[in-house]
Amino acid sequence: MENSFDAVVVGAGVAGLYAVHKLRGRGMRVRGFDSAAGVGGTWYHNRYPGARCDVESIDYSYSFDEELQQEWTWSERFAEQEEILRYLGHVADRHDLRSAYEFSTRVTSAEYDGRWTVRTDTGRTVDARFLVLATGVLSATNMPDLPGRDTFAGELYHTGAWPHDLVEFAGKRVGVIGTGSSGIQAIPVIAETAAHVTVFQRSPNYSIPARNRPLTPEYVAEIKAGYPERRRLSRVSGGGTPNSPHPRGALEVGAAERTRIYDQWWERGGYLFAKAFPDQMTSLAANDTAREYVEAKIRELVHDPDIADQLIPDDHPIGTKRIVTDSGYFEAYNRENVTLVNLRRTPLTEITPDGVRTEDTLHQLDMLVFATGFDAMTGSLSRIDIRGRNGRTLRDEWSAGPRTYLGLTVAGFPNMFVVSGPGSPSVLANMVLTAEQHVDWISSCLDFLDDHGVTTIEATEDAVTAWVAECNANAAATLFPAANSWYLGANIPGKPRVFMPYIGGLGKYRAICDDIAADGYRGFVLD
Ligand code: N01
Repeated sequence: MENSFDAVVVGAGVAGLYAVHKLRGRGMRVRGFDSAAGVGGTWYHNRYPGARCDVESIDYSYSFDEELQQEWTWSERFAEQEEILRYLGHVADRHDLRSAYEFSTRVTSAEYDGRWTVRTDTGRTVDARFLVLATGVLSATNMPDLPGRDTFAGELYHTGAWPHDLVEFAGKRVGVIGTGSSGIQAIPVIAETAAHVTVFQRSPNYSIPARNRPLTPEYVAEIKAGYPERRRLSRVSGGGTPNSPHPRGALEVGAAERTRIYDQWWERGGYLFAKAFPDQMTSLAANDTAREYVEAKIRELVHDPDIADQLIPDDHPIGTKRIVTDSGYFEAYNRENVTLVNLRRTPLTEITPDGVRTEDTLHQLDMLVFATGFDAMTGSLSRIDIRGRNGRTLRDEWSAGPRTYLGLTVAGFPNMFVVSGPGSPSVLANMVLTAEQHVDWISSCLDFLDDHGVTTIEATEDAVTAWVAECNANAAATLFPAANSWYLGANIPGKPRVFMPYIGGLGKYRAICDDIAADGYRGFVLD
């Protein structure tokens, strides 16, 4: 088997697949690895009931292949996991990407010594000039170490590592721990067939109905005809979709106009509600108007006023944690077979073979679903032993928080690129278009190296320090740091509290990256 490559790509999700395609297109010999048995990344693992994307399918899709975007037809406004996985499989087949990969193979270490030596849990050792880490930002599951967890005698699942076999809920008492996007999507679907669902909520979340619907042939035809302009607008936008807020601030318009706009975004559905007004995420007073509007809606949806109270967040401005896009979440609490357990009132004390014990009760369960999220942005990288120049480990370099230049590169780690890494817009924008931007930039960078006879590229410490400062300053100018979110690593005990994504928006970020390239890769040492 061949052991020497031009590039190793870790990950076969949206970003890794495109990286393999693009680098092969440059004539490079590329080897990909993924721990999963097939392509899909996030969409391979997150097959829990109700899993669907919160970015519209027509936008959450590759733009690099005009024929592909014309020939593929999405069935729904917000595609289900199964359809997205089928789409990624289709892309992989269309561009023969599977042949680059070794699947069911986890990369355990990568070490730089002039070239990158990559080792896997299957005993493979390969080397390559370049290492591309497309390991995903929400892929390392967070399984809280709750007392007695491993004693539970029933079925136990994590939404982010859902089994491929059918999970049956009928007749079962199901407990769900966690009310982020995953839990909020799964709960109403599980409740449809389970005997009973007990939701263990530590922090409530804001959620807006998806208003999902099938796409009509007329609408699809209109979108396909207008794709070039739609993609152009998306690329220069903040969030990677062609949506823009009201031209004036929430407090610059009168109360009637404000309500009219919120009504529009509420009816439109989904997390974009956070972008109704341009100052919603920077001014607490503006944010309060959005928060109050949504709180009133939650009270309308939930029949029991005490339950409604408990479902309304009181610890963060709306939008500073990603607003969930749901289908029937709040209404699920009107069902006889759904119970809310407020862990702030009655903390969880232990898991027993029979269920979950809180301070006042043992909740008897047949199944326990952990919807407890991810060690986001850095978790999938820190689980690999990555060593750069002079044995420097990425884990040590990032012990006080991730430090990158543009989210793409790290000082001390030559010829290593991270796709959608901390310090990039990634999770705050449309992940497909951000991955395309990163990979295109990397590919142009490699062209430049070849054209100029350069062997290695490495970010300088100064460039990293300046970029980290810029990311922090951008975040500090918003309300985002006010929430204990996974953006800040606040969901993982002991993780340094650093706002990880670049919050300046995809369009601005793209311009910065292009400017740095046009300036001969300012902030890099080229050797
Ligand atoms: O994870 P989360 P997620 N005891 O971290 C609770 C994307 N996504 O998988 O807030 C009790 O948001 C935790 O409570 P608290 C999307 O970007 C997108 O749901 O820490 N509870 C919280 O309620 C999203 O933001 C889509 O107090 C514990 C929950 O578990 C991101 O992925 C769908 C606990 C975790 O929520 C992550 O979403 C799904 C403990 N020890 C995901 N530990 C769509 O596209 C944690 N929790 C729609």
